[in-house]
Amino acid sequence: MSNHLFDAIRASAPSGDATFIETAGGQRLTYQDALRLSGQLASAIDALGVRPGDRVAVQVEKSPQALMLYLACLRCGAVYLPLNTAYTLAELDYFIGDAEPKLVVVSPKMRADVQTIAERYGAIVETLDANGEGSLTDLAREEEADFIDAARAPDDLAAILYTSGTTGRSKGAMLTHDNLLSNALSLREYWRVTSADRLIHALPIFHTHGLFVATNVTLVAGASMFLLPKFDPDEILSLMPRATLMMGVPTFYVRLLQHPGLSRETVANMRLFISGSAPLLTETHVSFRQRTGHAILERYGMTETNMNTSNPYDGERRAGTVGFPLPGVTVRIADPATGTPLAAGETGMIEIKGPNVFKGYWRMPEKTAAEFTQDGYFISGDLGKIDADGYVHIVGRGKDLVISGGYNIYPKEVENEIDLLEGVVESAVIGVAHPDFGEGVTAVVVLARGASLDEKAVLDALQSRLARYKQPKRVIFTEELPRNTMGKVQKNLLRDQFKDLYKNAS
Ligand code: MCA
Ligand code: AMP
Repeated sequence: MSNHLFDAIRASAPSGDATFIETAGGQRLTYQDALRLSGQLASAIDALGVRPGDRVAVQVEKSPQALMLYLACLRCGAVYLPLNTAYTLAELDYFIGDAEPKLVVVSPKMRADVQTIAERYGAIVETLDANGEGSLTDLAREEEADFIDAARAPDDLAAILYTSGTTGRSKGAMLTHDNLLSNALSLREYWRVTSADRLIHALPIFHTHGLFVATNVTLVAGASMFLLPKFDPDEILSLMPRATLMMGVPTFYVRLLQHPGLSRETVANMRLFISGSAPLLTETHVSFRQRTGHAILERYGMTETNMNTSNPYDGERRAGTVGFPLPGVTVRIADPATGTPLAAGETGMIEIKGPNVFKGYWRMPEKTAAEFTQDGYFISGDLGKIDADGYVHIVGRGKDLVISGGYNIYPKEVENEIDLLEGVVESAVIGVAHPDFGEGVTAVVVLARGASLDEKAVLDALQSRLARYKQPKRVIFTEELPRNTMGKVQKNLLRDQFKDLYKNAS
């Protein structure tokens, strides 16, 4: 019996004393430790009654043990459901209700509150803290390490990752064992990752970038990583002489460039810098190259598709482009209105097909059907073109989405919350150019006559409703929102009107 993804991870695990994870606190885990610890955790989860196909929802701080939990879920055949640590209880309630996990793992301080929610949906709650301690670890310590991995076929689910929906309701993207494995193997080859690589891992581990791109690629290469709790430029620069690889969102590179310690000498041991999750400004690419001699390799992905395209390892890494479709992935550009494929150089909807593309949205067959073409391409919602040399350019978004520091915010979700406030007639949430986060979430609000809400009152009201990164950086009041003849709010006019709002922010 085979377990499609975990068998490949196990087969790539170096024997002996080879390191998988090093932490800033000096903790070191070898691959053999990882097999043992994930085996014990898998036994503990199994003993709690989690069966193949059951969801395990996880909202915990980043730690080596959190990654062991991910591996343990793969081994049990459970469906791993990572949740942003910034999510509020109101948001957690929705995810737990929608995914109906068998087990929810949270930090000990959240246990009581989450227990109340979980009980309503019949889920068990266990804990894991930032130091890897908690009730789940206690259970695992009692277990044997030689767990017999559950059989999992390529098409079986490995994970569900929620992406916010354009109507405000989050959708769970169902990712299979082969979606994850095929992409990890492809990226390993494309970026030439080997067991000699040491990755600086400063991304969160509840999204595709930090969990699948960074962790799965490291695992299938038998490489090692410095697992850092968060992005800290001082710490990253001090690790660079011992590292070879870094993956980050554009904000990482913007902040590194602001640090006087970034120089050719500091990066002398580095082999490759990769960027994704949001557009990397050409200015950032050029400045980084001038300062370090390294051309950042930009790639393009989505939660639903894993990675689609990448700039080349050997060829020209062209600023402002996301490179070529990965082997096995087909990318085409279609007319957004009619779906007719367009010729090279023309701008339209980016559509994607390949083993990387997800199985659909959890319990949303209509939404799934609506986002695929008849011939099986996923409609990305990103607008782009493919130039004469084959490089893919992302030129805009067909979907109403803001990307701030690599996190996606769906304006509708924020607007819904603002519109509920007494005194608000309507609101429009837009992304405005921001020097640090790329885009800053900005709310433009129309008040009822006589209403006395101010910016602080709106922001205070959103505190417990929305994760911090979704909350507007600014709230602006206006008499009315600009509309076209169809009555649709013209967000492009608002974006233009407020384009300099964050010019001097950092
Ligand atoms: C933190 N804050 C943010 C963000 N992060 N606000 C807007 N956008 C953000 N991304 C808030 C904090 O709560 C804080 O609020 C204030 O901003 C300043 O916090 P700061 O200390 O500067 O933030 P940080 O802790 O340094 O975090 C910034 C960050 C982080 C390092 C850019 O957001 C991050 O690691 N982003 C990576 C996200 C990611 O992994 N995305 C991949 C998704 P206050 O002070 O007011 O309380 S996967 C994906 O997109 C696809 C598949 C792909 O292609 O990869
Ligand atoms: P997510 O929903 O978090 O998976 O975010 C996916 C979205 O991030 C894509 O649809 C793009 O809009 C955006 N994205 C990811 N990588 C890039 C990139 N390199 N350049 C521009 N946009 C990107």
